[in-house]
Amino acid sequence: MRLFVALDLPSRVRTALADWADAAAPPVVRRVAPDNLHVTLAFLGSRDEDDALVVARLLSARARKLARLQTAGALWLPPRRPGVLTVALLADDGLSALQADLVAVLRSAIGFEPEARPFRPHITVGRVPRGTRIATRDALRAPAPALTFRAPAVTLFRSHTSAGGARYEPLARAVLP
Ligand code: 2AM
Repeated sequence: MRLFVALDLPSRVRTALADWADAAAPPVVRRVAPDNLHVTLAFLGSRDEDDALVVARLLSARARKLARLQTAGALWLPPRRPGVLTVALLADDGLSALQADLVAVLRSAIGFEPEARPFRPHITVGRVPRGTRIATRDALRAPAPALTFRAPAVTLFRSHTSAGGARYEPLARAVLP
């Protein structure tokens, strides 16, 4: 099972970001469906069912109150040869602490190996097809919307990928206080 833990977004935020991507991104960029928009906190990769159960059980104890989060503009990643179009989130100590806490707990619970690079919170809104090069300067037709919101929950997702795109199945959800 391909698993990841992500911060959920309010539906008005998902709609606004999907609408912006539709209007602003080059047509070649494949849009992420509004229902699939999230902030990845930990990508667990391929895991067995036992690991999924362990993570599902530990999630609710990790929930903590976050301040309002804010979007911080469009961000192509990686910047020099983009594979995805994202909208960045403004750095937030509470969100970084939540992510670091999750990583620490996942490490001891299921031997999760976190990425070495620092956590850079973002929402992926589009994917660049393999072999396509985007000239990012001038590529966007409108600036990303400035949005402020409260994240409702943290969710363990199972990712089902197919030729038609990805489907994310929520396995466990911890509502944030
Ligand atoms: P992204 O938001 O940075 O694109 C589900 O596939 C989520 O897990 C994606 O949204 C993606 O985060 C993240 N993800 C997928 N494959 C990954 C990988 N190999 N390494 C790190 N994160 C990955």
